[in-house]
Amino acid sequence: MGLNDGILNQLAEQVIELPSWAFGNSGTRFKVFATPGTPRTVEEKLADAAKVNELTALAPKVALHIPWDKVDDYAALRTYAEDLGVSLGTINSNTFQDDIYKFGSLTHVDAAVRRKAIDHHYECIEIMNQTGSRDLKIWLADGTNYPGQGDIRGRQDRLADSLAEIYARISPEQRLVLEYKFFEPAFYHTDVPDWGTSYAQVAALGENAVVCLDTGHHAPGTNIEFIVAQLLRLGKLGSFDFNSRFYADDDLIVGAADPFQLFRIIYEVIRGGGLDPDAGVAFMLDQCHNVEDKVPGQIRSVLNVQEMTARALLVDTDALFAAQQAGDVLGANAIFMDAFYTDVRPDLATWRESRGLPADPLKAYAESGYQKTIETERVGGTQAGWGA
Ligand code: LRH
Ligand code: MN
Ligand code: MN
Repeated sequence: MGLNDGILNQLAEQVIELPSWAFGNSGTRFKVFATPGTPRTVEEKLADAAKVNELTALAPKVALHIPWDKVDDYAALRTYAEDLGVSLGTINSNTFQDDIYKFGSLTHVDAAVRRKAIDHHYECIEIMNQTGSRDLKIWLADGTNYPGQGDIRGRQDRLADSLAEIYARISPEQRLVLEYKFFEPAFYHTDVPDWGTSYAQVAALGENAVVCLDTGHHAPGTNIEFIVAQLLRLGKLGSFDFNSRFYADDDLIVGAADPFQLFRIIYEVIRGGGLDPDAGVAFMLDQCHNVEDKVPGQIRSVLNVQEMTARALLVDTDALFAAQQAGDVLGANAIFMDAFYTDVRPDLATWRESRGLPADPLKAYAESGYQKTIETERVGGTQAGWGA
């Protein structure tokens, strides 16, 4: 089994969006370890992201988080990014770090708090107009810690009203993307806990409202590829936040904890037509590199996505469908597993070289001297945002 031209052409079109915050220092509630060379500005985050793209040709887009990536002039930031060979992607709103949002944001009982949260999204849309971004991604920390603390149903109604106000502001080329998460920081109930709630809310808004699936946001044991299949069927899979986890929202390198799960997810993406660039599925990473260097951490991540995409494209779908039709349980499973167990790394290395890229991007990074340069030049790099 080798990577034929048809597969390589599809891989050549793959676009992965890097999160600006992956380049900042992050950690747990116990400790944030400072990594030497961490960016001090948005521009330095963009430079690091551009390095990942230069060595892999996989990551030409960078997602921003507002206000973590607030600047005075977004048009200038856009030009700065484009000069580095990357473009600005998804704009992520943030209503989870201000005191005023202690009891919620878009769901809050107080209209004045909801107004402030809606206005923040208007500001994000204004930024999107200047950066040329398509997607406004909303993740809410809204929820409660104790039974009885809030009126779950009323909060859902207020959420619908708030989202409708935000949706009314986006242009026909833009999308509202609603991310769900089953718990944390709220521990009893979360206002957008699952894909069904996200789907119900975005379906009520209209065509340009879609769901974001963060792979770390489900209860252990959840069949995530099933959700992928269903959302694609419904035309509502807007984006991924890729990462991996052993326990909760660990935000580890995608494909690190469970490469087979990543394979199964990407297989369903392909099955549902989601790999086609016109399908509008954004392949974003949402990760934190707590103990490893960040630029090579991102290189490892995009390579993991590429490798699993290549393996998933290797599934002999004709043979698989025939086996499924025939009720050949073990035969179908074997066809699926054959693709998963194929080591595509040598073929990908050769292909990279044929495109003028390093065969081994991580080795090329280590030899480039970039890490040393940023460690020397950047003193006092900042945290990704939370806890800052
Ligand atoms: C929430 C989340 C969401 C935020 C990001 C920093 O856990 O996944 O996407 O924007 O982390
Ligand atoms: Mn996320
Ligand atoms: Mn998360």
